[in-house]
Amino acid sequence: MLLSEIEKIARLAGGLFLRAHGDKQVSEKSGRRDLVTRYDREVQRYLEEALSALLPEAGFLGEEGEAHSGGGREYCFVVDPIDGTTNFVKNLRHSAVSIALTRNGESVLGVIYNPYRDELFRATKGGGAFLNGSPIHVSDAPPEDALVLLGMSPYYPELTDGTFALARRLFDDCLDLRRGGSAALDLCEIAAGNADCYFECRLSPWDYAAGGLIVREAGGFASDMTGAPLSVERKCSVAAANPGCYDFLLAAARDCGLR
Ligand code: LIP
Repeated sequence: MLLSEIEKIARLAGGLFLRAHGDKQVSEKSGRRDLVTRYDREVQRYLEEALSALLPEAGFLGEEGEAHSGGGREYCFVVDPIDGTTNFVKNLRHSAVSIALTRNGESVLGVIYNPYRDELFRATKGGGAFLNGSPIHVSDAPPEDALVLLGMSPYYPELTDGTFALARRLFDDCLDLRRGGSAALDLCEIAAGNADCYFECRLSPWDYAAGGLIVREAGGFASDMTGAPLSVERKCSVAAANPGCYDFLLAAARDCGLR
């Protein structure tokens, strides 16, 4: 019941920015590439109100508000109201709502909704991963046949050289690269077996808390670049892949001096 209610909330939240019109009121946060719009804030306000009403004992951590309400509670919602904000600003129609529920810092439920395609990805810990209710599973592509998705960590210029070094290594060794602009949707494509590896040198917990669980429940691996679990307490790197590519991806990141 909780999952179905969260799915309804995700769909409604996606509809809020799908129907965006007028001035998006774009502003900068940490820098010229770290954008936020009035819709990011509006969707997050809705999500905090709706999710807190559903599970009042849970804390709430959202991208658009440094306040971490309910820190130290057993359960916490970790939310990105619009993952792929720059895509939204440019009307590239490739963004998603990402909602994770964590228990003692571990994701136990993840819902990611792409309103442009009406695609809802979900997973519960130990319950498998699904797209619009149908089971999904990672691919079995080997590294030489791998389609690699990547993020540029554009908020962290100190990571640019490392990102391009790893991208070049993977372009040489794998099939090809793609940069979509939404970490959450990239992780969903890995889970669905439509791509085979994903990396980004630094992300925030709201970018990957739901997508990492969906990848793992789809039979893949999602960790930081050292192989350690993804943290909901701090930013970290992200490496996600099918079982045949995971060790290869971690080794390539290590060779490029990334962690
Ligand atoms: C974005 C991620 C993307 C990353 C961007 C940003 P946002 O999330 O989905 O992969 O490269 O730097 O973190 O900020 O649009 O929610």
